[in-house]
Amino acid sequence: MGHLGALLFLLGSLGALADICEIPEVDRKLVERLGQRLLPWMDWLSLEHLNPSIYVGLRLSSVQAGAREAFYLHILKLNYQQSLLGLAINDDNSNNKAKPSMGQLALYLLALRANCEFVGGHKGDRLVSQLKRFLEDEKRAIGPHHKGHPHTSYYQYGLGILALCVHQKRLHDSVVGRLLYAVEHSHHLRHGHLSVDTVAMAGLAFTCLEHSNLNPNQRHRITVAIRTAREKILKAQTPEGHFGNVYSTPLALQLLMNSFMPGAKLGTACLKARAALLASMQDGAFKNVLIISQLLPVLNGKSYVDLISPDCEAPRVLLQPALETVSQTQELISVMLKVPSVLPPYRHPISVSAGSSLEDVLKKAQELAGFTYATQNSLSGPYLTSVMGKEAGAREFWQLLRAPNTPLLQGIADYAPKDGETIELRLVSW
Ligand code: B12
Repeated sequence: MGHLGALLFLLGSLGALADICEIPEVDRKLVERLGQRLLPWMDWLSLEHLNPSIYVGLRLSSVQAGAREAFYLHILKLNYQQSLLGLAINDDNSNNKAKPSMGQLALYLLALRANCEFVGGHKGDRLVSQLKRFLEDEKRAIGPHHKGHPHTSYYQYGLGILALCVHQKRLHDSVVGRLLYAVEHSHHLRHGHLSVDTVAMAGLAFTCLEHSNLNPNQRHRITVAIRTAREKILKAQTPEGHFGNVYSTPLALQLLMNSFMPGAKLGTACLKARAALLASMQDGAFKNVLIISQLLPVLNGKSYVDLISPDCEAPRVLLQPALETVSQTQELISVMLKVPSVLPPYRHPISVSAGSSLEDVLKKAQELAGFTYATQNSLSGPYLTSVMGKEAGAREFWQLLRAPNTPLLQGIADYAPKDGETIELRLVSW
């Protein structure tokens, strides 16, 4: 071990002892490889494909995409402003495109802050008002007695509060109060099980509010809720070290990082999580751009809360596009595709080449007739909205499972089924 290695090891051990969550630096090459995966996505410049999370992730990371970054932000601004403010547009189809959701608007505001801009001027004020209105609507949907649900999710509710907070925009105590209640009574944050991502996002929003002192009357409740969120996340650590699962660990670490919780064995838990993350990175588990954009800040010791006062001058390594190595295989595999929740139930073996994604399996099944599906694009990739003509309703979704009963941790574009596997698509409530 070199001097630096020894120093990092010592810091790591001290972190473990001191109950501080520290994430010692990881191999630069690994970080660069992750960053490179974002580059091709920066060439997709239509509103449907633009992803402000990519921009935020890069700006908080130790890597950069050079001139492409500034251009991407420019296109983000044009598209989001046109779409959200209904500005004059040349493209006749633009009116038909879905408007960015509350969460997407929030991520756009985070992207502006990541470039050290404060939202302002006439247009900026209108965007802030829109986000505030979205949150007010969601607050009403939850209701004063917390019996209802947000139209979107508590995750997006937290994201909305965080975005306004980093721009130093004040929200009414009652808006923040709905999220505080949800963390205090965490059954509201479950999607079948505790959603670590949602608790982490809420915790990040509260941490920003605590630092900025924007809701002084709720200061004590906010401080307690941050601690509750951290404790829930620590409790959700798996034997391998992930918080929740591998893909919720980045946001979980954004919340835990640099925090201090005496007596909670936080230092040890974070070092274990870092080791689990490294193993997953080496296994190639991080394919999804959205998740990569949430992980890159962590590998640079940063979180979304740093957007309160971002360091826009920090040196970052310029990413070089990776050389594509497309390995085509002739080997065929067979995947059993099953949809029991339709009449008559569907069950068919589908033959695809090894390494194909679940989306390839669905496409093939559709070509063979007897199977239909539809997707909607999202920041995480194609989201399965309808199967055999049956569309998921409000608070329902098409769950992806590996038989007999294991929910997949990846979406249809990223998950690659193995030979002989049975994949079930199940319409469930959440
Ligand atoms: C809320 C949520 C859900 C809700 C979404 C409904 C709703 N009205 O919000 C429900 C519970 C239905 C859901 C379902 C699934 N989810 Co989900 N979800 C989230 C969560 C917590 C927040 C998403 C969000 O609002 N983002 C912010 C907004 C602004 O972005 P957006 O793109 O506009 O949001 C939409 C998409 O994210 C989409 N969506 C939600 N989950 C997923 C997953 C995939 C793979 C895709 C393509 C889209 C998608 O729903 C959002 C609302 O429309 C994220 C956590 C995270 N770290 O991102 C996990 C997360 C994205 N989900 C995940 C997974 C695995 C799934 C499922 C595939 C689980 C399964 N086995 O079926 C399914 C999707 C199946 C399908 N039909 O394609 C993983 C993805 C990991 C990865 N490798 O990419 C995450 C990161 C959670 C985790 N830690 O495991 N999810």
